[in-house]
Amino acid sequence: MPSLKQTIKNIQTLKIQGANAVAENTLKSLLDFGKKIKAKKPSDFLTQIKKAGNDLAFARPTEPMAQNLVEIVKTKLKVMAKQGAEVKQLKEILDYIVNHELRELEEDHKQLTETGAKVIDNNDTILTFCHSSSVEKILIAAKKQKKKFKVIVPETRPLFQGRITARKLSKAKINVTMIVDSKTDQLLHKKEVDKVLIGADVILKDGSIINKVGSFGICEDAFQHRIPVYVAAVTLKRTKGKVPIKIEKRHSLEIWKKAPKNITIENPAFDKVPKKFITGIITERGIIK
Ligand code: RUB
Repeated sequence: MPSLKQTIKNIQTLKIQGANAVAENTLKSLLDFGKKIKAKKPSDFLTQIKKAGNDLAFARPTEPMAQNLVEIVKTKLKVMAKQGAEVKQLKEILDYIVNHELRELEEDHKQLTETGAKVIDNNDTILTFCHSSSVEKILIAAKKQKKKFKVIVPETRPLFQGRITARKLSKAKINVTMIVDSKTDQLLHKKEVDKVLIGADVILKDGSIINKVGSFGICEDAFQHRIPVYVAAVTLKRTKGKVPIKIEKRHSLEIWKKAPKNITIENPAFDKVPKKFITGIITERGIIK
C-alpha cells in the first residue's frame, strides 16, 4: 500500500481517477495509516485519523463520496472512544468499519450495474463522457447479456480520460468510436445518439449532478433534442447540503504547457448538470427519476 502522502498525490494527479476509485483508495489508505499510528491515548489516535481522513477526502475538493465515507469512519470511532475503547480496540474497529464499507460499496455497485444494464437496448448508440467506472461496469454487463450496441467516447480534454474508457470497453469487445469533444453537439443534433450515459462525482440535494466539465453542454444538447440522459452514481455521492460544494480548479499547465504569459487559462475539473436535463439517476436503489 502506498503511503498516505503518496495516495494523496496519486489522487491529486489523477493516477487514481473517478469518484469511486478516489473513495475506495481513501478508505484503504486511512486504514493502512490508522494501523501504524503510534498514539497511546485514544484522543491522540482520533486526532491523527481526523487529519489523515480530511487530507485524503479533500485532496480533490469535489468528492463527497470520499468525504461521506471518512465522516462515517470518524463518527463511529468517536462513539466507540466515548464508550471507553482503547487505541488497540479503535484500530480493530477501524479495520472492521473500513472493510464493512468496502463490502457495502461492492454490493451497491452490483445493484447499480444490474439496474443500469437494463437501460441499454439492442442496437443502441450510447454517448458517454470522461471515464466513469460505474458507466464502464454497466456497459460491460450489457455486453455480457449479449446486447449489441455502440458507444461513442469523446476524448475528454485536457487529460484524455476518454481514452481510459475507450481502452476498457474495447478490451471487453464493445464497439467503440472515439471523437473529439467538440463533435458531440452535432451528433446529438443529428440524433445519431439514442442515449447519453455518464457518471457523477456529486448528486446534489435537488437532483442535479456534478460531473466532468463538458457534461453540462452534452446533457443540455441531449435535452433539446429529446435524447434521454442517464447518470450512473451510488447514493453515497449525495451531498448533505450544509457546505456548498466547491468545483475543483486544476492547473493551467494541463491545458497549455508553454502558454504566453498574458493569457488567462481557466481549468475547472467539473460542471453542474441541472436536474431538468436528467432522465434518471441509476443508483443501487433503482432509477431515481
Ligand atoms: C471523473 C468523472 C467521472 C466521475 C464518476 O473525473 O468525472 O465521471 O468521477 O466516476 P476525473 P465513477 O477524471 O477528474 O476524476 O463512476 O468511477 O465514480
